[in-house]
Amino acid sequence: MAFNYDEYLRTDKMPTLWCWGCGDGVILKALVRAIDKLGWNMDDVCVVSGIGCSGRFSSYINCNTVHTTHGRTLAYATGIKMANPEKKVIVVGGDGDGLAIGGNHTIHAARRNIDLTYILINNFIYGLTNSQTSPTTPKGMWTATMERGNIDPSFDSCKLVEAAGASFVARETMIEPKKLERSLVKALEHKGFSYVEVFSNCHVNLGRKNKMASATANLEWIDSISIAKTKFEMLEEDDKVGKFATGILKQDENMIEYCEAYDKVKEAHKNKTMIQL
Ligand SMILES: Cc1ncc(C[n+]2csc(CCOP(=O)(O)OP(=O)(O)O)c2C)c(N)n1
Repeated sequence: MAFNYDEYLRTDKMPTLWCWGCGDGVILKALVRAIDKLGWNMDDVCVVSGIGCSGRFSSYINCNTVHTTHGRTLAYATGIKMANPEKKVIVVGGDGDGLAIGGNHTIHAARRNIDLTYILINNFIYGLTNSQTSPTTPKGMWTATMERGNIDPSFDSCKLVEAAGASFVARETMIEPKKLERSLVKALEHKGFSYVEVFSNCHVNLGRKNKMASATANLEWIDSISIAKTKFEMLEEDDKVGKFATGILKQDENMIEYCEAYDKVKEAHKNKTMIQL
């Protein structure tokens, strides 16, 4: 039987404002299917999104939602989770939102291991505001702020959050929605900070001046840089340059979660003792 998305989406907001062929819709549907697989009640779920095309997630998904300011999703989400530890808090934002203006919050949410699932939709550009360079824009590509080609080195956000201490790190692409759905289930189940970077297309604002003006051309490029973790690890170091491992890259279930650690602070205050972690 076909999956009934209507139960999970604000159908009165359809059709979406996303461009024709945008990957954001595929990712939204994968998230909804992952939530359905876990059997979660949507009243227990809160989706927090930033400003950007990806920020529209909170408009379309039918649960508790907060559409926050640019780059501040994790600050809002941290407050929501600390005040409501029983809620399932999911954060969605773009590469500009989470790695440029909000990069600092990303590092510290990962470090604290707070129980949030952060879906960072990486389309390698500022989509909503028409093509400014983001921290993941590859060198040499045209952007509206670097019209002769981007000179800023880009970085691997999964390595960043892993180094910051995230207990769950995954990367998927919207080209493989079933695989994405499976990783999202694992991320949502994980107790602690779970980070899922999803490579997606923006053929309109990245592709049109970089020889991939159609969604398929943009996706072919994403496919060419994404390699399943086991195959990636077998590559020579030189061949890894410009390529990204996909799949679950880190999963550690033994790190203490931040709300639980904070409970110990409350307990210690009550007993006038020091915390035992
Ligand atoms: C404080 C602040 N600075 C800048 C902006 C303008 N702005 C809105 S969205 C955006 C970037 C969007 O790119 P990204 O976060 O990658 O999301 P996408 O649109 O690609 O999903 C910017 C710079 C803003 N809304 N607020």
